[in-house]
Amino acid sequence: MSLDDFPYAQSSGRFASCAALQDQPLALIGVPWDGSVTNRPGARLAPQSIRAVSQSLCDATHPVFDISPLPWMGDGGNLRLPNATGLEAARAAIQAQAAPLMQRHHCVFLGGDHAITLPLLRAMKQQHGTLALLHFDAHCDTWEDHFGEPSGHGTWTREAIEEGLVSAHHTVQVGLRSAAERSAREYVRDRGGLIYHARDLWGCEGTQLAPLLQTVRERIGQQPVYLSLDIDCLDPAFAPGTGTPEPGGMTSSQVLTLLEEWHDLNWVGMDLCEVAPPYDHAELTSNAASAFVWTYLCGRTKAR
Ligand SMILES: [Mn+2]
Repeated sequence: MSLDDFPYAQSSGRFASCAALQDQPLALIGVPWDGSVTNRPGARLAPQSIRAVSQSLCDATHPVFDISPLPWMGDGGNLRLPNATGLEAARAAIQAQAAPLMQRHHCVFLGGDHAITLPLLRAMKQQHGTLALLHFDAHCDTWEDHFGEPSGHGTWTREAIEEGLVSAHHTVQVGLRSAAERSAREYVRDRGGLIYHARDLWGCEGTQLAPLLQTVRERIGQQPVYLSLDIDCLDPAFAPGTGTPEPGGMTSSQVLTLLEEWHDLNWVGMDLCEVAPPYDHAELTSNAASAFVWTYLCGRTKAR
């Protein structure tokens, strides 16, 4: 039995009626790996689920940008990953396959659990140098270890800073609210970065987000910036289908506002992680993920 026999590994379907990846500038790539989840597994099933719901959600022009990315994007299917092996082998395979794709395309990666981001950033560093990072998440992902393991889906932000893949001063975290020891929870701020905890954002919609929008814009400027969006930044009411849900999270409209307003930053790529379809209801979580990815792609198209 080969890897191709498993449905999650197959590249069934494509995103939003887009063509297969050839030489289009924008590429969508699935990374179906969830061997590092803390609580509920299932994120390996996310790429096919996000693609499936996108078919009806993203098939015309964007309501703000009045543009469609479809002529400029291709779906490259899923990376081929050794799900039967451990984290390091999976990360090596992700980096090796992602690096040449990044050289030819502006890539959006559909995780997978959040452990996939570290090898993506390693490949990004080789191409762009040290990056700015915009990180949406309920969790700080700056823990010192992963329940006794040296690395996991909750350590990558710390590792990316320690490895010099991203600049701590140009790292911005939005939506944090999970329990964690203070040293982990405030790791990024203690090193000069910015943290907007979910509590800072409660009740803030529309123009009330202006100070945050401006502060982050001034901080990141025109630095090459990578977007890593954990769907659990959203409240479980908006995104129940995720491995480690945390009550008290962001609204869909908050995230959409930030993505739309920051569309003209100097983005170099994006990932969207931790959608776990087995715990989803009415495809709410995959729908939100699909809309966020589409918004990013429309923004890149507009900025071109
Ligand atoms: Mn998270």
